[in-house]
Amino acid sequence: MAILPILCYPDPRLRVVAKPVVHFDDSLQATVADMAHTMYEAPGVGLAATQVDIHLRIIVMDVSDARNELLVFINPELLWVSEEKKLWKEGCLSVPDFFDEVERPDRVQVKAHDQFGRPFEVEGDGLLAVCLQHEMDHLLGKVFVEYLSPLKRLRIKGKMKKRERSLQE
Ligand code: GNR
Ligand code: NI
Repeated sequence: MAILPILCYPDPRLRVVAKPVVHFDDSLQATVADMAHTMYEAPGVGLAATQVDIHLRIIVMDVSDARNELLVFINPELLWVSEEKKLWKEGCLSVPDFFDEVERPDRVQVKAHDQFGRPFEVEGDGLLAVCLQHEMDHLLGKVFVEYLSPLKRLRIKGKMKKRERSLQE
């Protein structure tokens, strides 16, 4: 198992649209294991393959307090979202040390396959719903800061450049 390097905003590779997984083979199992390891190590609540420069529709997530309930979503599809929306303070492993509020549908229903190709559905709200939408955006090449104002995004880009410089020293 490896810890995979996480791309940081505004890396253009975060804008790549992921392709569906076709083969549920050993290579997929290895990628899922590495992604889970990387997410727990970070630590993060979820991780999309795009963030580790793998452009396939793969998400790992764990919204449990004990961090022992790994969820794997392969080729996820949004079946339904609630009309009701909620604000949530989001963060992202690809935008370290930055948090801001994003409005999204409160409840979602998602269909996906597990890592062995078995189909399943989940419906939920709260962190599960926020995180699922946040991760599915990553697979479409979208980072949560794109919901914020252009001015805020400019400030974040500035902070990220400064951070990159300080890490190089
Ligand atoms: O670890 C994470 N926490 C989080 C908190 C609020 C809303 C979304 C998230 S996802 C984030 C991990 C990450 O960047 N996933 O793409
Ligand atoms: Ni993220």
